[in-house]
Amino acid sequence: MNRKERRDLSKQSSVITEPEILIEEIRTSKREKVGILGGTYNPPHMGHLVMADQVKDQLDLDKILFMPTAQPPHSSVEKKTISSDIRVEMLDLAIQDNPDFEIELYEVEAGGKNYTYNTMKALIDLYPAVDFYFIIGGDMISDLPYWYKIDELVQLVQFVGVKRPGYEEESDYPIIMVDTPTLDISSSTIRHKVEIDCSIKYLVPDAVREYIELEGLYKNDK
Ligand code: DND
Repeated sequence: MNRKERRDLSKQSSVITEPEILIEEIRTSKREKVGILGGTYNPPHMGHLVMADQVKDQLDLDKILFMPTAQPPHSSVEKKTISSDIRVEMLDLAIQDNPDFEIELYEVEAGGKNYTYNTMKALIDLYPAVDFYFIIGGDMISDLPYWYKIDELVQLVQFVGVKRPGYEEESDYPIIMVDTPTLDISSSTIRHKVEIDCSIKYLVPDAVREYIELEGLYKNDK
């Protein structure tokens, strides 16, 4: 081996090739558990708030989204409802003191008739890291077979049922039943009471009652 060859060899041996290190990143992000309480909210009342709070607590959800409809899917001409702006304003007042309650405006902004299947498909696309729990009252449980694409919808969300006086809670669909105190309050009873000048104190949050009185809602066809 001559001097040049020795130099070349020593050069080669001094080149250190770094081993290729493959670092695999493992993400362990926690999925959020969000309850959705869809409704017309004409007006929102204590029954809605109690069921939302009980479900959130008992199923250990991260938060509850109250989702007002633009136009309920199975509404008829007889079931008149007031503008979504007013219903959203009342909802805002109803949940203002609870940081775990928020409003989801997806359906109101989409407008028209909202089918829950379409809405939930869109929300799952928007929030892929969220597991949704769709909360319904006893009256809605027996109505589920008539919902649009219900067999597909039960694959998208976990339904959560809450007892409501006067309704059966039997269903062939997978529903988690949550035991909550039952309150025999409905939006239609409240509208009727306002119309006949009967008190709605303790049936709706005070701020909602004051708003109804101030705006003269549910009186003289308003
Ligand atoms: P409502 O108009 O009945 O809501 O609508 C409930 C939800 O079901 C909305 O998101 C609709 O879009 C959806 N839906 C209905 C029918 C068909 C389809 C979808 C479809 O896609 O085909 P309300 O404002 O009257 O009430 C809101 C929720 O609160 C309801 O689940 C109701 O059962 C429940 N609730 C009570 N539960 C227990 N005790 C009480 C209650 N008062 C209301 N006192």
